[in-house]
Parts: sequence; structure tokens; C-alpha cells
Amino acid sequence: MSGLFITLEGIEGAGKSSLILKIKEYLENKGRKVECVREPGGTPVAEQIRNILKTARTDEDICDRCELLLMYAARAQLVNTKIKPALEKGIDVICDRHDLSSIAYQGGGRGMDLNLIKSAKNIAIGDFKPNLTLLLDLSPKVGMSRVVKRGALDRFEMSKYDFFERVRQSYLDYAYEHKDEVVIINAEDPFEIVVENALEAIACRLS
Ligand code: Z5A
Repeated sequence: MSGLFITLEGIEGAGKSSLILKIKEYLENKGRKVECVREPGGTPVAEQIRNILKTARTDEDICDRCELLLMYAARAQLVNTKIKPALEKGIDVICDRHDLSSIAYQGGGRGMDLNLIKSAKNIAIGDFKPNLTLLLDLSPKVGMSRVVKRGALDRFEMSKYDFFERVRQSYLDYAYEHKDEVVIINAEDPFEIVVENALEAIACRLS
């Protein structure tokens, strides 16, 4: 595969969607072809699954195992039908969230067994993984203060602070243990600085 697979991770309000556009512009200015996708979602089928996952229902809760499997069903569809074919054509792919979100949210946040998560991963995408992950780290308080300005909260955003504290810690634990894969960026910095640090990490990977 010759395209570069870059993933952005972090709790809500970290600035992933804003940063993706800057990374795309940077890579395109270098003459590279770039596709941007998001998880869960990124294909018509996976977007339908996203809709189920994000909608809070009053008549039924989504149980943790169902949530995990839906995340991986959407990921299988996106990776196998869109991301891998693009990388094979030499196109760079930037993904707003990927597998590390499942470790952080379903593992850290929901407390699910990491071996269960690994099993689901194996079925969905095998050992496929990003060339680089940028972890936008910030406190849940700052993240949520950005998100509430947008209006109505989705099923995940309605979670309590301690859920997001566990998610954040799980992200950081993984990043400290996988320094070759994950670069931590302080997402409480002004956006211009976040962009500068992210592009520097990508430039290092390109060279
Ligand atoms: N999920 C999961 O549980 N397991 C999985 O495996 C996967 C996902 C893949 C997807 O929701 C949900 O699914 C997510 C995890 C779960 N849970 N939640 N919540 P989503 O895709 O809709 O949500 P998100 O990824 O968290 O997106 P977000 O809330 O929009 O955050 P963001 O994309 O990181 O932030 P943003 O939209 O770029 O910025 C938010 C606001 O902050 C915006 O007004 C910006 O202008 C502002 N901003 C950004 N950066 C800065 C800085 N540096 N300073 C000041 N203001 C800033």
C-alpha cells in the first residue's frame, strides 16, 4: 500500500473535524491525493449504522456488546470497501476516529474486556492499522464546553464526565505504550498551534 493512513482521535470537542481539513490542504499542497472519512460512517451502509449508534431512543437502550459490534460492522465496511482500495491506489486517507476509539470508548469508557474488543477487531479488519495516529488530548470539561455550543447532544455526548475521564485516560495509556504509533497533541492550545504540531508530526512521518 502506498497511500498514508492517518487517524485522528480524542474525546468530543477535541477539534478533529476542524484539523482534518488543514491536514488535507497540507498534503494536497504537496501534490498528494487525499480522501477524508469518519467513523462510525464513511460509506452509505456505515452511515446508516452511525445513525443507529448516535441516536438516543426512549424505548430501548443499546447494550454494550451491540454497540461494540455495530462499531466494528461499520469499520469492516469502511476499511474493506473504501480505505484499503484508496490506499492501494496511492491515495492518502485521513480518518476521523478509528480502532483506537473502540479501545478508549468501549474498553476504557464502558469497561469492556480488551480481549473481546480484539476478537471483534480480528473479524472486522484483521491486523490492519494506521501509519500514524494523532491523539488530540484535552480535558472533558473543555471539550464539552465546545460541544454544548452546537446545541442538542447525541447519545454519547449525554454521558457523564467520569465516562469521558475514563475514555481520556484509556487513550493516554495506549499512547504512552505505543509511542511509535501515536503522537499526543495538546488540544487545549489555540487551534493554530494544534495545526502546527499536527503538521510537524505528519512531516516527520513523510520524511
Ligand atoms: N465512538 C465509539 O464509541 N467507538 C468507536 O469505535 C468510534 C466512535 C469510532 C462519534 O461521534 C461517537 O462515536 C463519539 C465516539 C463514539 N462519541 N461522542 N461523542 P461524532 O463523530 O459525532 O463525534 P466526535 O468525533 O466526538 O466529533 P466532535 O464532537 O465534533 O468533535 P471534534 O470533531 O473533535 O471537534 P470539532 O467539531 O472539530 O470542534 C468542536 C468545536 O471546538 C468547534 O466549534 C471548533 O471550532 C472548536 N475548536 C476546535 N479546536 C479548538 C481549539 N484548539 N480551541 C478552541 N476551539 C476549538
